[in-house]
Amino acid sequence: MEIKNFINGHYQEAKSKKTIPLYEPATAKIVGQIAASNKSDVDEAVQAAKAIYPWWSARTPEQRSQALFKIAERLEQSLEELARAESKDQGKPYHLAKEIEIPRAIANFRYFASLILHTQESARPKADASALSYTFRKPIGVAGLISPWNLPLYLLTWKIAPAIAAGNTVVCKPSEITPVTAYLLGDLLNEAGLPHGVVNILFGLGSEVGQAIAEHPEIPLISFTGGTSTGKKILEASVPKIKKTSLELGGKNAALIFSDSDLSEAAIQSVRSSFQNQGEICLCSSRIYVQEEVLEKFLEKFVRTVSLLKIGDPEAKETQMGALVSKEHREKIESYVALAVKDGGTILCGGSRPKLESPFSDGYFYQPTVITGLPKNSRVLREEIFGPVVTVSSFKTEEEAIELANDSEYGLSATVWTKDLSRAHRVAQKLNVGTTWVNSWMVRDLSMPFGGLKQSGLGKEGGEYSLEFFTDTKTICIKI
Ligand code: TXE
Repeated sequence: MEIKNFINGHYQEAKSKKTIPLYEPATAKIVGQIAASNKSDVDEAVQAAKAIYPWWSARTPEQRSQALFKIAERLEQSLEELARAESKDQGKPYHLAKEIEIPRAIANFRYFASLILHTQESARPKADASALSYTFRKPIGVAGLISPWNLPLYLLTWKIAPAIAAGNTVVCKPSEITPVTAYLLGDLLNEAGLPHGVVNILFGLGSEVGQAIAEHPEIPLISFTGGTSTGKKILEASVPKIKKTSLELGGKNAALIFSDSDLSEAAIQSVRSSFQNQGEICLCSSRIYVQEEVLEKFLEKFVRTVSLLKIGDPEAKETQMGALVSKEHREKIESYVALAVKDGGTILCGGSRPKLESPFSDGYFYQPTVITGLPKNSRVLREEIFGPVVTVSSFKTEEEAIELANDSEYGLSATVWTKDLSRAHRVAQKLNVGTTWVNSWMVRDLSMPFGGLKQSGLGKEGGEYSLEFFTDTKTICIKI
């Protein structure tokens, strides 16, 4: 597979003609080459996005809505092909891509296609009736969209849809580790009739292409999803032009399991929240805290369910965990497990690579791992691992649970398991995180604000929050 840049509606190699290898995580085989673009490719993409911007930004919300509905329809017709490509490229189980992730990419376009038909502005007459002020929003220009490798099409379209719905044109930089569905998207956008240049998609190293986008003087806003350290680099690059920047970064999310919860449900749902997509979702639970009187009971159920998870061929329908995304990422995960043992932790299950038959014997697979008995200051409890590794610790009181959960430089999400309604509200309101799920996980309403606090991010995406980010709001005051 030759992954080429998609600029002005056409595929083309990087100007350097250079490429980087494309690996398949489940077999560790090289299955293609990726265009290794650089600043000169970014310049060409920006010119294409700028050229069509006057026309596209002058389309009415109705016209842009039509365009997005057509894109959603075209993606839906290719759902299985996109799901298979996503699973092969990222290592995740095919049914996860088919049932959750690609449908969500389609929903991203449908949601913003309808939202822009019903946006609200505000208008306020002065008390002395001498003037009327109203807000007026307009698109900003060429938006730079940079996305990660864990939910590739789902997170890239979560940015593309509101950006173009609001009337911007875009230059996208998907992760070089999982470029395939972004590559396939180009043709689908053409077939859906989207004018050339509205969406441009570049491939290559983040330090080359991503950095060039973050620094580009003609890209006034950046929406980034990825690691916290990279987010800081992007924020630094945005300073000279004071670019509008939205950062969705890492997490180290707590699950609080109270003795008055439905323990079996909490255990089963915590297996999903810990290990879905191999634990490679920034919203995954990674620190589980259980009220001490039910710790043993919880662990018995939790560990038994984790040990039964089926790992292997991402295409097989019984597979519940696929391969980690890369060799380097598995090595990172293994280094944290080794550190946990050094810090005195106990591994209750997992902790090594599963033995799989060919052609998966060389794939980047790793067993779901549960660790207890770590000291509070262990790096394993403080740093984002972003893989199938969770720690389980106990707490005595509600206050202690809240303190433990909030004792993190991250603040992305949390889950709270309790049948006590007052406790649910009380605890959720005290957790310093962007999203708290009570007796649930990953239930998403696309209109709600999504984003992290502290080192988990800057700004919110979702519904009006996305449109607010992708437009400039002006106030106009008219003498009556
Ligand atoms: O991140 P990276 P990854 C986080 C998750 C984990 C990380 C995994 O917690 O920490 O993202 O994704 C490009 N200038 N989230 O490893 O390396 C890079 O090419 C500009 C949180 O991919 O940060 C890729 O396209 N761009 C999130 C993108 O940045 C650069 C959900 C992300 O790469 C760059 C998903 C640079 N200097 C993952 N260096 C959430 N909160 O929702 C790299 N890139």
